[in-house]
Amino acid sequence: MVDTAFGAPGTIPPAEVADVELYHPHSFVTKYVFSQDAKVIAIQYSLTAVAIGLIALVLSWLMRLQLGFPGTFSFIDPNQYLQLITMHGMIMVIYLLTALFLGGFGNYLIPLMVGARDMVFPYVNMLSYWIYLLAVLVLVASFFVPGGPTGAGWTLYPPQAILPNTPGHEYGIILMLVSLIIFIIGFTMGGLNYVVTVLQGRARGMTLMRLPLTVWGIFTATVLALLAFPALFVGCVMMLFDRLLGTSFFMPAISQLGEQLKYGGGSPILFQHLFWFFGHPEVYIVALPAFGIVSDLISTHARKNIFGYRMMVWAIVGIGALSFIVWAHHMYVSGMNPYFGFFFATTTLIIAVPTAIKVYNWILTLWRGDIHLTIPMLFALAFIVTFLNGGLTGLFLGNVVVDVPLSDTLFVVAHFHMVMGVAPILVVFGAIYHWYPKITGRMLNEAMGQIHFWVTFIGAYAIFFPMHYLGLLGMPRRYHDMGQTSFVPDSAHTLNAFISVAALTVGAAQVVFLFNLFWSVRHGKEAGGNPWRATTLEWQTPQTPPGHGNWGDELPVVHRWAYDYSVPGAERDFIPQNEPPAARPA
Ligand code: HEM
Ligand SMILES: [Cu+2]
Repeated sequence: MVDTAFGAPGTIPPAEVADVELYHPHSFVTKYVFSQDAKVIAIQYSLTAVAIGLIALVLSWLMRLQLGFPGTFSFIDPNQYLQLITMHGMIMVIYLLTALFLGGFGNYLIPLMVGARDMVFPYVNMLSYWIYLLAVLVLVASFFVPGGPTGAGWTLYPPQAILPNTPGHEYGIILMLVSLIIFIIGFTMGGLNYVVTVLQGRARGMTLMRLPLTVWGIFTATVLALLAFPALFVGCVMMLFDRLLGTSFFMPAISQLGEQLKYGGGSPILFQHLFWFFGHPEVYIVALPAFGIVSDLISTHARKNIFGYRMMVWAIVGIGALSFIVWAHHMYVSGMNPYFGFFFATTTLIIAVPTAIKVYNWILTLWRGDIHLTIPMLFALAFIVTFLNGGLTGLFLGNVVVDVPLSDTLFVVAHFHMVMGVAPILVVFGAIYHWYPKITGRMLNEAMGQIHFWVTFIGAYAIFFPMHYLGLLGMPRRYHDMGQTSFVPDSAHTLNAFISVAALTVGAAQVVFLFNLFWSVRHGKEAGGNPWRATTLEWQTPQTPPGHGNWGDELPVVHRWAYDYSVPGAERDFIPQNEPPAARPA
């Protein structure tokens, strides 16, 4: 995998090196607002996602205040509690994490890492962002309409999602469905770009098996999303018809307070299938980019080549494929045939195999590495621990007999927060500390980074670790107030208060991070072009931050894989991907 010469100089056809037709921006508006530069679009996506994510964070504080100190705050009634969990869950999963990993990191990193000048369809890429922004605005609008946002839960299960008596049934649910539909349209425009750019836009010598794992993760996640989102899309359209036009795709015959409603003949379970056919791959849409990024962070900050690169690639692809045949493990309590449940339990447990391979390979990459405990490395290590932890409880929940009693308890909430809340967010942070120098030319402040890391990591465990125990006690999820019951001891209520204090503390640590982000743009240490001494192409750009078109006059030519760290006999402990092989003695 090392040192393979690729073509002699001068053999590259001129068309490949000539300045390609890029739309060069001429005014402030075309440069920073309606920009077609993937890097600007990436920053637009990221800032929007973080802004809406902060709203979801504030919502979680409100929920935690209510749960930790029931009866103390009068501003959250049971209906509002349901609205809060719904908006919090949906925003975190779709509008923050999906948008940030694919629209944010995908846009910034794919063209740079594969050695392209930009995405292949820059105009469509630009539209993708503006449609995403529209989806966010429609979602936010639901806070201001009569009846407020929907309280259907982030799973939006019919029939209750659209029935009177569910909070937000007036306009909230309509806006939620419309917003998701818009989001999916916008995402598809971006997603096609990411896929085609990886397949068609790679620089000379950048074979698929030389792509950094970050690109593999984002690429595979995008393919997953392009296949999974359509199920959610049709589900949303059909439910919108049920709500607005009186169709009954998902609505059985229902009588309410003795009165027969106009619905009949539909299948609520059909919606569950559509939702989870999307919903489970969604976990990996968030996890696969995280897997890829963590691999690169570990390799760079431990100065070691990634262990088992090909195995890592196939594990990513394999996990992606398997993620489409496990969806019904979310539906064990829907009254399904036990054989059906057995099938899905089996496929679910099989996913543990490629996942475990990845974890072993990360550990073997670290093994005897020259580990630098930089902030990105700390976050990457924290991710591995947290993901392992969340994955283990997933093995429990994947089994029908264990899941049935635990379903709809806080055990499930603890599990999925570990695995798809905390773990990917840790990677987001690690990635920001890692690539910020390329994006701004300056390092993030280290001391603030340390505070941010330790409070976030320990705090996240303080929040979600004890929550498993509350779930085992039988505390239900989506409950506004547990009240006094015989199966919940007093100490558990104290624990609940402790969790809330931890949640507020973790929230406060994010203020330090935000401050650091803005402060370091001006006052951070100058980074230079390649502060981590990394091999991948984005660190080899002629300018930092990279200019429009990324590469100046000449596209890079790739000679090696992305992991030539500490190569024996090399003069430096890293060899960039575009460095030609050393001349061998004749
Ligand atoms: C410190 C950060 C966070 C805190 C304190 C927090 C807190 C909460 C709370 C209290 C609930 C409601 C539990 C219930 O009564 O059922 C909840 C639900 C949820 N959270 Fe978080 N959360 C955090 C971060 C995240 C992140 C990063 C994600 C991204 C995946 C996420 C996704 C969800 C989802 C999907 C639900 C389920 C909503 C539903 O039941 O419909 N949360 N969270
Ligand atoms: Cu699942």
